Amino acid sequence: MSTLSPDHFALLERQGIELPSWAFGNSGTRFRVFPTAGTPRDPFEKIADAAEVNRVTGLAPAVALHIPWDKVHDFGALRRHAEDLGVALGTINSNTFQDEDYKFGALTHEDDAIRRKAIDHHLECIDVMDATGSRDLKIWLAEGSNYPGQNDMRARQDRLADSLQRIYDRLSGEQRLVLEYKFFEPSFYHTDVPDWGTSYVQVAALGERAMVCLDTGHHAPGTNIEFIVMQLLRLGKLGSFDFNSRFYADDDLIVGAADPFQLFRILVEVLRGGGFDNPDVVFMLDQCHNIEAKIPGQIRSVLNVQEMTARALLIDADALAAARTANDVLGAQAVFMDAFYTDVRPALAEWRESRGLPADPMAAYAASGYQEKIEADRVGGTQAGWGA
Ligand code: LRH
Ligand code: MN
Ligand code: MN
Repeated sequence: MSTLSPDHFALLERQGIELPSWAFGNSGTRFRVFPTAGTPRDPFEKIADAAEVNRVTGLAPAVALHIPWDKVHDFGALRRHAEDLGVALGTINSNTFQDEDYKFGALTHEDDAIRRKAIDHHLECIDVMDATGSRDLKIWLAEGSNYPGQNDMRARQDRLADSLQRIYDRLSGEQRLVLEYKFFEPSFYHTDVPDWGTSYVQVAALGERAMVCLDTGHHAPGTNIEFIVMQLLRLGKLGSFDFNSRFYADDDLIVGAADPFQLFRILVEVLRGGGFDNPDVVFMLDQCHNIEAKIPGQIRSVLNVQEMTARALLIDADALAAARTANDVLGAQAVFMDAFYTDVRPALAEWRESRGLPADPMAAYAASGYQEKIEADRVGGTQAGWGA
């Protein structure tokens, strides 16, 4: 059984996971949103909470924003606030799913005026990127139809290509566009970007700085997600991950909670395909903490990603290659599972301490007094929520 080596730790030290600002706001189901004490009232407070996750884990150096939820008067001030707290502003997420005009589509809409409005929203997001220093514009589209015959799917795909081209043309320098797919919801019959193939086809037509975003919760049950990871890395088109986990649909639960083995398998392919410690492949969380405490929820998730990365690093590559060459089915599987079953938590705790981080970040956060402080301070005002 192998143990983590200095080379493994050197790699783990370079791991950085972007946090979604919306994970710190209130979210819920379509039945009820439960408010939580201490919830941020504005983007500045969301960033302060995200910085806290980074402080106790050393794993979360950037925060993704959602526009217009995180719209502020002065993005330069927000950027300085983040930098003062030791984090950067990361991916800018657009939002075309909460406006009355977009009931029947945004970037795919038949009405040119509405489609223009949706394109303009993305151009505004790129202005925000210019101010925040963000590299990536992430687009997830809530577009599709509910009934066969309702729409001309082909025409919508053509309009989508045209809209994306106009947005892509506005990017400058190192800026990128990442297109996120999701197989259903809110549309139930067809979705305009339902799968990695459609996302790939659309971004491939745009150019080198357009990539696919893979949200781990956006696939049909039973999908071999690690195969998609392998294929996108092979094609050089995996731009980012939205990590979360799911039992049924787009559950947005804590990473690795539903299926730790799937997270392991995904990270094995990330390592195999050169997607780790690679600035072109952004690791991001996309979660909504409906019933659990939000900051500890994010701490748990980034730790789960770190832990599964460590386990994936433990695969004995030589033994696996030899077993594969010999078509030793059980031997190959045994090597793979040995790594998965290795408990790396004590080694990671010790290593954290050696770097001046708490051995147990969950406990360190609980003892820090931060939660009590925000619960006392953040009274009055409106709590931020998923969508506000
Ligand atoms: C869509 C999604 C997407 C959005 C986020 C708020 O299901 O995962 O990434 O930006 O929710
Ligand atoms: Mn997502
Ligand atoms: Mn989602």
